Amino acid sequence: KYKGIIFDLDGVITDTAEYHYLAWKKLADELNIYFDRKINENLKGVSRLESLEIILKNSDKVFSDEEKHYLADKKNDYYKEMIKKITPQDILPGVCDLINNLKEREIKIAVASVSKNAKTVLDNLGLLDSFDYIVDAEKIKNGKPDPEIFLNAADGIKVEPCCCIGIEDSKAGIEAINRAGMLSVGVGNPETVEEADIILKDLSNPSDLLNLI
Ligand code: B16
Ligand code: MG
Repeated sequence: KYKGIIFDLDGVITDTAEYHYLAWKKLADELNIYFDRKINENLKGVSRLESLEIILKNSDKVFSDEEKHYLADKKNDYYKEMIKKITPQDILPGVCDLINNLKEREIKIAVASVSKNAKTVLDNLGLLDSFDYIVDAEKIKNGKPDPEIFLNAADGIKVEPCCCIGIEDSKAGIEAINRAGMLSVGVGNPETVEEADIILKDLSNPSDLLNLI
């Protein structure tokens, strides 16, 4: 039934969700703004500037657009420094097995990430040429939870959305997959992905997913 699988990147293929958190935490600490992992759950899958807006809600100060761009760039500098260290060893357990199994079965695979750093991360993981199609921030107008990014990915692999499975670790991402009319698989924090059709702890057991196909 399913002919295409669309993977989110941060938090699904590799644990860059942790680096995003650490980079935002560093910025928030410098600004003396309260920020914790619970608030961070709402940032997953959300664009850089929208993430900053969520963090600034805990500050009484008013920031100009110029200051906001400066802060977002600063966070990105911290993040870029952290992702320099990424190697193929940082691919999360089960992901390579899953990719190889899907290829053997001639299932098309895509990445749908709103991150402007997605290609760098995939390159450092050694996965840049492993996918049939990659959608990142450059190709889309609306971020998650808008379904655009997943619909663009389905189009890119030439599979009807109803024949696609989307895998996400974020609330916004699961909503985007559901609105795209695909089967949604949530990994990671079960509360964050509670709207998913299927919830898995992680992808360490590829047959969890292969059994759905
Ligand atoms: P950047 P995904 C998302 O990537 C992250 O989940 C989110 O935390 C981040 O703010 C967003 O990318 C933008 O990333 O600042 O690198 O452009 O989960 O869609 O792969
Ligand atoms: Mg993610």
